[in-house]
Amino acid sequence: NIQGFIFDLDGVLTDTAELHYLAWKKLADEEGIPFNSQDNEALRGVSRRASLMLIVGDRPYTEAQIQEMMERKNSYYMELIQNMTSKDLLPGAIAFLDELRQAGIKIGIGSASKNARTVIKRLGIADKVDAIADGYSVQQPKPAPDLFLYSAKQLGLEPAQSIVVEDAAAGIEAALAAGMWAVGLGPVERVGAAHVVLPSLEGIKWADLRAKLSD
Ligand code: B16
Ligand code: MG
Repeated sequence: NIQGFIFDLDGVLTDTAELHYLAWKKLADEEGIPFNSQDNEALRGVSRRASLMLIVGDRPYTEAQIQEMMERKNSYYMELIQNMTSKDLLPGAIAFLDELRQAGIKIGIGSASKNARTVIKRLGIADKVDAIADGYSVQQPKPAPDLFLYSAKQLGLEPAQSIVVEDAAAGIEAALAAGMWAVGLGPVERVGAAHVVLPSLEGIKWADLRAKLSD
């Protein structure tokens, strides 16, 4: 009996993967580290620090240098998200959020990003969500269940009453570890562990999705 939806942000409601990529790419170029858009796929849904670690590999950076690089990448990313508008919502996102609200279903955001609040504001959907769990909410990043458990608590729901919509393997893993329902958006190779896999939110109706979950 599902009473609430927890949406991942990047890759589900908007496609910031490209902006994260541009920011990481600029940093990697400055550091002389090879990095391309294919490498960027491995960073989907991964926290800022873990992403940087994947990029630098075994290069011997100090903790101070790592901190500085995380801040530098974030300043590039923050510049890029300033230009976002509601046009940057992915197809079907608004229609589905509105349908859920009308059905009386609670809506939370569960994003690993420390910039989630800014992005939500820029997208113009702040008044459509009941609660936001972001990169400041918990210590353990996805695939740990902590962020989604925090989000369900914000909504006043039990895990079994909650459904997570995610585009990243680490996010599906986190949702299942939390004991929640999971909807994966994207290729089966990435999100195949979810209860239901869909190409995107485009054309999705709550009644159809509910029917798929009870199959
Ligand atoms: P920040 P999500 C994730 O957001 C992104 O997918 C990932 O690429 C990013 O590194 C992470 O947030 C941290 O973001 O550097 O802005 O704190 O998919 O969980 O909404
Ligand atoms: Mg994501």
